[in-house]
Amino acid sequence: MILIGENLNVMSKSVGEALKQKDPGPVRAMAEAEAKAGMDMLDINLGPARKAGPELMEWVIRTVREVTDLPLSLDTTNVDAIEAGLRVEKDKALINSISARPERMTALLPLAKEYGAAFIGLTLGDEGVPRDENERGLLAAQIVAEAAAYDIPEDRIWLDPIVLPINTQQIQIQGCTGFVMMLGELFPNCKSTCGLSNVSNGVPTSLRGIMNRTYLIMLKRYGIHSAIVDAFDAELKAIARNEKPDLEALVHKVMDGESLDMQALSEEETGYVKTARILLGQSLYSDSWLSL
Ligand code: THG
Repeated sequence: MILIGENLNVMSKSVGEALKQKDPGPVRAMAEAEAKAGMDMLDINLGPARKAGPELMEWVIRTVREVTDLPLSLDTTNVDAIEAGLRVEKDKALINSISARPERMTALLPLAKEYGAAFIGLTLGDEGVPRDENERGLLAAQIVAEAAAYDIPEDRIWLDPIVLPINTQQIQIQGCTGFVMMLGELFPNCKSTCGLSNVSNGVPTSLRGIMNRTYLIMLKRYGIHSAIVDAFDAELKAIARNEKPDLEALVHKVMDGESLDMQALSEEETGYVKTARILLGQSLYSDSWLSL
């Protein structure tokens, strides 16, 4: 599985301020730390980057390139900033992202074609966030069809279900999981990804990790190709690298509805079981789900 580090982003305190000041130190340090943590790619998340977006993108890429050769995912809603990044990185870059909204596809698909770059196809349309796996499938089909009109090969499309925070609409998690489950059949030539940490946005900080990791195990079982993740969660990386087979087997049992002898489980294992039940919609989310 391809792991894309999420940590170079405007929302982060150290990086956000450095981006504003064009201070290369913290940007270099973050990119280097993510590379050292074993990421396969780095997401460069500049947010809307309304002011001088292209210039900022060029500066960040130049700065990151002083410390790592890892491929980059260019994450901003500013189309000109994406193009500035593509001019530097060409087909090595991943465009993050192109939604199914017509004006986004019209603006960005020609760039993907011209530079030969892969792109993340975000299942978001004019009606906003999809409600279930079927609406996600429909939006993905629109993206795949439109890309075909530009002669973009399907293996350059990384479909993204848009993972939503568990604490707002718990049921949406099943829509994302279901979508990833369907991908192999619907779009066997496309790749897939997701913003994994979205699932735990707003969850108590100390509990975000286990939520992210449990969801990764579930999506991994359905063959997700990549994920945008917290680069510094070593346990999460171990799961992605197949180094936690026992933990995966345990979560799979919960997914399959097998009965478990809870008394025989360690505290850590119990945490994964409870979290899987939340993500599967079998128990109701609350901030204290692990101690219930
Ligand atoms: N799909 C695609 N791209 C994406 C997302 C997605 N890019 C953005 C986001 N979602 C994935 N990246 C992040 C980055 C940070 C966090 C979550 C997802 C995050 N940060 C902490 C916070 O905001 O509380 C900490 C910030 C900090 O470092 O201080 O949760 O879904 N294609």
